[in-house]
Amino acid sequence: MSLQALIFDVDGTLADTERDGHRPAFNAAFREFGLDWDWDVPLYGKLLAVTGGKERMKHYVDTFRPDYQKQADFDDLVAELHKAKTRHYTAMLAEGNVPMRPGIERLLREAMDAGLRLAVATTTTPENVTALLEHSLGKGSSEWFEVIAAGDIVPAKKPAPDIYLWALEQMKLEPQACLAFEDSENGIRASRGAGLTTLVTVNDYTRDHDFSGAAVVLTDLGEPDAPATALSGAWQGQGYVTLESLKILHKT
Ligand code: XBP
Ligand code: MG
Repeated sequence: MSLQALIFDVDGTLADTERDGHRPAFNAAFREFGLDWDWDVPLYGKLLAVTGGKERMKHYVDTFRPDYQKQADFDDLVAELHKAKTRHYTAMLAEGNVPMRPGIERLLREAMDAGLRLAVATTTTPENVTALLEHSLGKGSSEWFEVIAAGDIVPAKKPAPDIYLWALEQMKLEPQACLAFEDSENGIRASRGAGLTTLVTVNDYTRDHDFSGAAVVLTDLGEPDAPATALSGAWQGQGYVTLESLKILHKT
């Protein structure tokens, strides 16, 4: 089956959003609500084991704050905290300081020019995705994506395959006609669970994750003047990922 669509994870894949984006936005929300919660860089790495901001906050309290007395309306507090966090995060994105990772814009444009279809499958909140795309990739760029599958649209977040299955269903495509792009173990468990051949680009938080099942693991997508390195898998491309190299990967 020929390659028809590319499906991208967002956080860590399109852009490095976690350490200096989501993390400080959570902390700003905690301060706003008078909580003494503070997520430093190493702690946040551990918390990334749980996807979804609301789920991550609950996991933090359950695992790291046995001293915290939950009130009956704890779920409502988490929902309010998450709204505040989204406000802080999208305000940071609006400043345009979160760039796309190497090769992303180049590959997206090449894929579109060749008539491939594009989609997003992520656990993050939908407005975070549009804010990132519009402010970092350019105005109107969220329209490049035929489907933006995000957040609570499916109840079971990654590593469940549901968000990818939902995107495939919306596009009326078989997984065999697509390639997925991921950066994390939870992400590849989701994409592989949906039957998708997956290309992984690692980042500082995910370098040591288990990526068995990946078609290839690369440092990044690379650019002509800044080559990527293959970390595992049968990569036959040159220093940067092109549509041609993806078609070969998809076939093998
Ligand atoms: C992304 C996430 C999200 C973000 C926070 O994972 O886990 O939870 O960190 O987003 P993936 P929200 O890249 O695998 O999709 O606070 O909006 O949930
Ligand atoms: Mg990710």
